[in-house]
Amino acid sequence: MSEQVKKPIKIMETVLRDAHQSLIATRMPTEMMLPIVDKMDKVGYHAVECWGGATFDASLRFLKEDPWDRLRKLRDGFKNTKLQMLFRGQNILGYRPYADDVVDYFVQKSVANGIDIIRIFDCLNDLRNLQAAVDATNKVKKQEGRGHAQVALSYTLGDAYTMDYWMDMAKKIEAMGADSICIKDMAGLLVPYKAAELISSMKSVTKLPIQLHTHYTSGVASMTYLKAVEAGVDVIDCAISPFAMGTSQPATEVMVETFKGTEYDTGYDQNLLSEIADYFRPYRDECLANGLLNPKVMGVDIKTLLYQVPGGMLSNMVSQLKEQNAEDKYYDVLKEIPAVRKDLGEPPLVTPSSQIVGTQAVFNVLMGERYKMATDQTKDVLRGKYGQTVKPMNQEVIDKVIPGEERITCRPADLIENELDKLESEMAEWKQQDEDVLSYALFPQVATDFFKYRKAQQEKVDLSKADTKNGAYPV
Ligand SMILES: [Mn+2]
Repeated sequence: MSEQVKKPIKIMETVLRDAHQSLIATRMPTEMMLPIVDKMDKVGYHAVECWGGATFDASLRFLKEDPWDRLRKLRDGFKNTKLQMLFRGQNILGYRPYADDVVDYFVQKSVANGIDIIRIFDCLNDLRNLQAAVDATNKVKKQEGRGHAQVALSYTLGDAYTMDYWMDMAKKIEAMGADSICIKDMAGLLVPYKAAELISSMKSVTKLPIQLHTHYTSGVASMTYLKAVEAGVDVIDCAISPFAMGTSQPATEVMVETFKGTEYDTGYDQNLLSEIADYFRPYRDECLANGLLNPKVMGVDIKTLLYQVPGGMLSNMVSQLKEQNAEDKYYDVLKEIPAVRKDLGEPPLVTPSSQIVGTQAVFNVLMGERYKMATDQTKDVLRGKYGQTVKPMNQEVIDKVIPGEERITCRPADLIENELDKLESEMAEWKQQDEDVLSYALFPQVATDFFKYRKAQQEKVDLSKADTKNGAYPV
């Protein structure tokens, strides 16, 4: 009998980012996170994901918290565990492409405030949109000795997305200087046996570690992880059980138990995980009671697999049709979505391409003529402003929607001039820390509102400073 070679599977815990983003609209406040950090830090996770576009936005907009402050507090607490964030390539954590100087500065400040691993993705899988962030991470790594650039491929199905495509992408990611690869399956489209094939194929062409990220939406996620682990995947993304399943990730404890006693044994302490779950369970109950957690998102949404359309995109479409009193057109639009996607070069359907394709499909059906009206975003995709698609776009559609216009073929950010100085001057009156300019760059209105709120709070606190009688001091 040959001795078993141990290859412990690593787990990234998502409860502080994707899990609550997927289940409770990213509303978990920092004060809910901090008391459990000590215990989480003892598990031995590969990393804890704690930051990203939606967490940043929701912190400022709804929770009235400084996301940078959250990051620093988590960094203080997590003494042994790497912290990970999600980064939208040239769009950073926002919704438009930024100049390279902003991308560079954001990466620098993220690492300086506590991030170790930056997961960078692009909705078209146009690697040119990821290069600036990868370079910035590598630069910080050289300077600080900390920082890891992970390039994430948005997983999707379609004619263009063959095994050769994924293998070719893996080689290119290695060549561009990334430290690892993630397969980011936003909608839960990756089924178990396909996952095994995908991981083995990619592993055959790259030495980079591969991490798999999926959602339970379509009901196959834990089986997909099992097959991916057997095929040699290095890291899987899981959520502690009270915030697992449904539109979130498979449960951490379940995956740990699955691999116990095998060559993939994580070695994590189930009692410790159980204490962490005990901590989050009452909060889950609270979220169910106040409606923040809708039991609807906890089930299996098989439409995701049938139509290969992310769940969030379908619900957007339904509400757009309702507004127009055209719910009877549901199946027409459902048929139109893949057609529009083909016209636009068959991109993955992930923010923002999912919204662009979905809205255009609704227009095409309701107007009774395809592309009689095109949204500005559709025009920009056709102009090449989002980058290059895997397949060529439909020339007839280009001629109809943007007749005679010149199209961009270079990296879109090459056309954006450095803008950090301009942003600094716009928000100078609010600046209390270097990072404020970055909050402002991403969400100008929301950040300004937050700065006003922060100032008002500070003035209130300053008043209490004088209140020595009641012993109230700012802390
Ligand atoms: Mn996700």
